[in-house]
Amino acid sequence: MNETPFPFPEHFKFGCATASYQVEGAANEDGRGPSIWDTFCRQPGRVLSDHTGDVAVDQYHRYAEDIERMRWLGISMYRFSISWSRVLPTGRGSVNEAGLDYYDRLVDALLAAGIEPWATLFHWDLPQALEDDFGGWESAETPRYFAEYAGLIARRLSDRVTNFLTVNELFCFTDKGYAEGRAFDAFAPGKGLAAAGRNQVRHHGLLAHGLAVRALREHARQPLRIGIAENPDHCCPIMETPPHIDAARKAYRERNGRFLTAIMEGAYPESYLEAEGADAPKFNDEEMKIIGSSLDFVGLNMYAPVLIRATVSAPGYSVVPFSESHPRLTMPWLHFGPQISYWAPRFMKELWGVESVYITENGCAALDRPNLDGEILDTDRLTYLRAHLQSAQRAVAEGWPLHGYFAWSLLDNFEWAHGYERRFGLFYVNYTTLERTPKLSAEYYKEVIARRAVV
Ligand code: PNW
Repeated sequence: MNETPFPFPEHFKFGCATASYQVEGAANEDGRGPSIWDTFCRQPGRVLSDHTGDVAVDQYHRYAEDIERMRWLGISMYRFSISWSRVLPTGRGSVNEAGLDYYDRLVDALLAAGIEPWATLFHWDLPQALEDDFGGWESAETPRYFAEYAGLIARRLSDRVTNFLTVNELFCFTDKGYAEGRAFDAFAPGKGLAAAGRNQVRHHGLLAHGLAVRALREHARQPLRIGIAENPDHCCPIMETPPHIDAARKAYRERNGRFLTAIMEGAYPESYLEAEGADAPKFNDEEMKIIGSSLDFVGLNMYAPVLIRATVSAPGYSVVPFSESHPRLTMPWLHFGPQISYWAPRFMKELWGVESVYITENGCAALDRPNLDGEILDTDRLTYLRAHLQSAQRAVAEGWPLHGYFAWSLLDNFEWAHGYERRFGLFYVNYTTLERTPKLSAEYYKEVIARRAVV
């Protein structure tokens, strides 16, 4: 019997991902300015148990030992994010050299370990000063300051970092930050804008992405590979027959009109503008051109599916709601549907001719209780990861343009409005001692990487 029936080709790379506010800690050290998440965490009832990222998993001080863990896993890419307010405490103006020094140290240590740094410029920790002075993403000033920040990072790091991601998950920092009322579903800054305001916030998020692409290229010290980490609605066919596949492809384009489709086409699709009507965003042609700036790769965060079936009536598709006992991980939105890791790369190519796709996040929430021997036997996460890796392998085997996979996350960390309760790590973190322990899923991922196959 062939022991490795699902091999990955040599060009396919494996990594892990994290984000600054979720792992760094050191919130008040070395001149870091506050972000909207520092403020949000201090508003009682916003975050489960009023947890904060003040200490998080202290990667700011423990990055060297965490890089040892990356080496043990065998990953060749580490995706981290830069805290905007650590390098520009008020989001603009004077630079905090000590903050930049941290990212120098991190990048140098990764390179010394043979691990490619993949830097995300914005993973939701907006400098509080931009929120106070301009209303944050409500203002067109914020995308402009974001571009200045992107240029600064390119000048400082692009001699050593060649892979950059502009923003992480537009929906989460626009809709969930500025237009979501429900407790533990709302993200910072926790505003409740109506549709018109929300749509303008979305537009400013898109504009920030496009302006940053241009600023990174303009200030780069060598050719860069620039992309985004987006979480579109991952529409996939309820069954793999031609009518349902066609319906899912159409749904993928139209249901992502507010973000991904606008980026890929440099225009909002008619279906989006029509649906929003008088609340549609205000924009001009030049802005749409910027938003549509060409990318070197598309990064997709993979979690839950949107199940689509074909319909006779317009628009030709509908969403199949999840049945009550549809398998789900320990998060209200995290329904099981690993086939998206096949369909999303395929639709990227079929819809927009994309030649390079990375799964920039894929992971599983669980409570992860150590057993009496101190082991964390996370069969849920292992099963979830295996299923997604199988779909990814299928995509590669059929020739769809998928080039790499990042597990979310290297280690347990601050899970936003869910605080530290919900865990996503391959390494378990004891939040009293900050000790890290590999879970069974870490051993699993290590084997996948060593054998370059789904095991
Ligand atoms: C992503 N949803 O967030 C983020 O990029 C990570 O920072 C985060 O820790 C991880 O996934 C796990 O949550 C999401 O509501 C947050 O569908 C919410 C949703 C999806 C992704």
